[in-house]
Amino acid sequence: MSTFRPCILIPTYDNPRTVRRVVEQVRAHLPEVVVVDDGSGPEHRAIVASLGHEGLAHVTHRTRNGGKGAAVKTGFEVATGLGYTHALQVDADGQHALGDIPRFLALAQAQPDALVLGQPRFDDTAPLGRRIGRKITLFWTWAEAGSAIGDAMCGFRVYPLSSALEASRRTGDRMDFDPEIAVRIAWTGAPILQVPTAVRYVAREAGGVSHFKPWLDNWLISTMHTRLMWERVMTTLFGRRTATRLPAPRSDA
Ligand SMILES: Nc1nc2c(ncn2[C@@H]2O[C@H](COP(=O)(O)OP(=O)(O)O)[C@@H](O)[C@H]2O)c(=O)[nH]1
Ligand SMILES: [Mg+2]
Repeated sequence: MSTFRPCILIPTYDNPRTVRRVVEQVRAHLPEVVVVDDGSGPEHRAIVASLGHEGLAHVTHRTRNGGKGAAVKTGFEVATGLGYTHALQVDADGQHALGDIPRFLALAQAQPDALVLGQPRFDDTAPLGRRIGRKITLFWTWAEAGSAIGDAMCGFRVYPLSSALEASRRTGDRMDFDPEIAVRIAWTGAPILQVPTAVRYVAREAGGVSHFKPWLDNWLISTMHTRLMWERVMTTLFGRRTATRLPAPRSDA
């Protein structure tokens, strides 16, 4: 039987009003927490450092901002070095329904080689622009990897670390990371499991900040889909040429 030793992985870039609460709340479910500070400003850096000093999280500071994907990649390396087998990723901005953590972990434990993806259920706090962008990505990831993935944008998910490390060598470093790594892991044939979960956009007055940059991130997401579609076409035409394979059809399709 394969071992299952999960941690919580929290990438954070300037979330000074929410990160401590998120760390305290996730610890109620799993006290093994890895926080990656992605080159934040001095105020947030100090807050994250204090979480480390108080023993609430294993903290790593990146010297400069690299993007959400870069922060998660650093987290994969740190978590693997600490001996964890799985990383449950959540945002530091308080967006995710942390009470759902046990459901994510139970699925990951039952199928340790699976990627467990949150399927967001938005309330009316979700900005229209983000909803539209999400629908476009939904279409592309369906074209790239079939229906097994569902929503590939949600940052609430569990990675098996060995396949995540491997797949992350070929992904972008910013907001293109979440959908791209989901498609690349699906292409290895790993099972993809979906967990419906409520996602809200926390009001600015309550410390909610999104660093999503509409122009840059949507551009990166578009070029990423072009790259993945190209690879898929080449794989279809020339077989194993790109060393990726398409996921097996879903049994419930
Ligand atoms: N946008 C952004 N988020 C980062 C970066 N580095 C780490 N993160 C963290 O990645 C998570 C997702 O980012 P967020 O801005 O909430 O994106 P959104 O949920 O798509 O609006 C948060 O915990 C961020 O603090 C970065 O350079 N840019
Ligand atoms: Mg967020």
